[in-house]
Amino acid sequence: MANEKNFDLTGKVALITGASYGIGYAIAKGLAAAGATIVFNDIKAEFVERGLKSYEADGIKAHGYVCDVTDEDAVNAFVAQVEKEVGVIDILVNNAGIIKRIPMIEMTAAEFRQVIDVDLNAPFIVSKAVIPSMIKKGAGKIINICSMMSEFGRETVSAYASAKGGLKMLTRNIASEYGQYNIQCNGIGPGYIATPQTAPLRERQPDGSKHPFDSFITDSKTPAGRWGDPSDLAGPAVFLASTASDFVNGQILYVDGGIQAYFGKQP
Ligand code: NAP
Ligand code: GCO
Repeated sequence: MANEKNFDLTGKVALITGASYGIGYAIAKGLAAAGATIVFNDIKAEFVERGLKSYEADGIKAHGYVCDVTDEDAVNAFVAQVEKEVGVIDILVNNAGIIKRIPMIEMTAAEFRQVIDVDLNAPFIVSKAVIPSMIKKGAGKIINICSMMSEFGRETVSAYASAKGGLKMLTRNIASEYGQYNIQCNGIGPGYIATPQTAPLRERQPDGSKHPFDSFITDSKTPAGRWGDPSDLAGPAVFLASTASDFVNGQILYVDGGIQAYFGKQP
C-alpha cells in the first residue's frame, strides 16, 4: 500500500555526522540494516579510514568524508558533494559532539564557545545545508542527538548542558518552521552510554574498584542498572528516520534506561 507507514528505509540516503565509531556508528548500522545508504563524516581523515574499515567489516558499503561540522563553508561543500556523488540526503542525524568536564568558574569563554560550536552551532549549520533539498523533495527527517543534559544540570558540564538544552529547542524550532514541508525533526536523548566520550567516567580506580561515577550511574540513577550500549539507540533512530514517525515532530525520545522517570535510589 502506497501510504503504509513502516520502518523500511530502502532507497533513503542517511547522513550521520561523526559516525566513525560510538553512538553515530551504531545508529548508522541500524539505519543500514533497515535499508538506508550510509554517508558519514569525521573531522579527522584517520578516523574516516578506520570507520570505513569497520563498516566494511560489518558488510555495509558506507560513504565516508572528512568534514568539520563547525565550518559552514566546508559543510556546504560536503553536502553538495554528497548530493552529487550519492544522492539527496533524506535523513540527517546530527550526532557529532564533544564534552568538556570543567567546573564553570575554571572554564574559559573560549572552551565554553568550542562546546557550543560543535554541539549546537554545527547541528544548525548541517540542518540548514540539507533542508532546502528536503523541501524540494517534499520529505525529510532530522534527528538531533540530545542528552540527559537537555533536561538536567550537573557539576562541570555547564557548556555541554547549555548546548544540549539549546539543541532541544533547535529541534522544536525546526519542527515548527519546516513541518509544513513534511520535514520531521526529533531528538534522541541518550542516557549514559558506554563510548569513548564517557570512558573517563568508567575508569577503574588505582585500587581496582569501580569509578564512583560508574557506581552512581548503575546503582543509583538508572533503573535498568547498567550503562547503555550504543546499539540501544539503533531502533529508536530507525523509528524516527522512517515513515512510521511521520506524525511525530519536535519530540525528544529519551533512551535512558529510565533515568528521566526516576527520582534516584532511595537510601
Ligand atoms: P564520541 O565517542 O566522542 O564520538 C563523537 C564523534 O564526533 C567522534 O567521531 C568525533 O570525531 C566526532 N566529532 C567531534 N567533533 C567533530 C567535528 N567538529 N566535526 C566532525 N566530527 C566531529 O561520542 P559518543 O559518545 O558516541 O557521542 C555521540 C553523540 O551523542 C554526541 O553528540 C554526544 O554528546 C551524544 N551523547 C553521548 C552520550 C554518552 O553517554 N556517550 C549520552 C548522550 C548524548 P573525532 O574522534 O575525530 O574527534
Ligand atoms: C557527562 C556525560 C554526558 C552524558 C550524556 C548523558 O559527563 O554528564 O559524559 O556526556 O554521557 O550526555 O545523556
